[in-house]
Amino acid sequence: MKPSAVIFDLDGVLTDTAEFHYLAWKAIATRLGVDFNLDDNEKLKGVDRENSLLYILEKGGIAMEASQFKQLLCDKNEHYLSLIADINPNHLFAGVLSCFRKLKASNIKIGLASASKNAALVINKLGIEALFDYVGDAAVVTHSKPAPDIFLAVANGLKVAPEYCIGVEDAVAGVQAIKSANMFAVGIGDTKVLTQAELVFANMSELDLNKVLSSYQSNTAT
Ligand code: B16
Ligand code: MG
Repeated sequence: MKPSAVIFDLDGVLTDTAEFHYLAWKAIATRLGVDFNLDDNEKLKGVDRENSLLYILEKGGIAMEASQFKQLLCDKNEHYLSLIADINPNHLFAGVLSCFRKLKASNIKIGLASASKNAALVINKLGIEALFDYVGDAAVVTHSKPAPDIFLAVANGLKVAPEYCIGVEDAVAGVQAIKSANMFAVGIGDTKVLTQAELVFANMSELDLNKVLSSYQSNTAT
């Protein structure tokens, strides 16, 4: 069986906006007097804005009014937008364009399944908008990662059944979302962290598409 689509996560897979999310959340946590370290950041990768703030509040044992909660979400996003203001095509990770080229040459569709409501802006700044066959909208899915919703919405938009899709993610919550969507999961990062992924590569330039395709094939051969 040959896959019909590869659906990519954005932050931490195609570009390093994960770092900017981290800095913006760290600033909010510091304001609230909550310790926020790299382990916390790992847990928040792929987690949407509201749930990320809830995690920080829970960690600090903090309760607040809905209006203050909303304000903090706005502040975090404003800070994040200022951090990504200068993003340009040079911020695209090495290996992404060649991978996309190979996928197009093999007639495999390309989708985007980011939890970020800023995803459209980021891919526009990166200059890769036109390369996607379908871009999911995090603002319209009901349940965020680790629920499968965004990956299923993109598969649906691409008109490809989930079992013919491969998902690529850097986050634990994202790999869980791919698996719950009944897709083949490729992790970008650490094998010890992304334990549910079928294959893991350190980064996009290490991603070996032939290996992914043959592993997908043996996985689906019955
Ligand atoms: P926003 P991804 C996720 O994007 C990030 O990993 C996560 O850290 C962030 O909180 C989430 O998007 C929401 O982003 O605040 O811009 O809507 O990794 O799913 O591409
Ligand atoms: Mg990510």
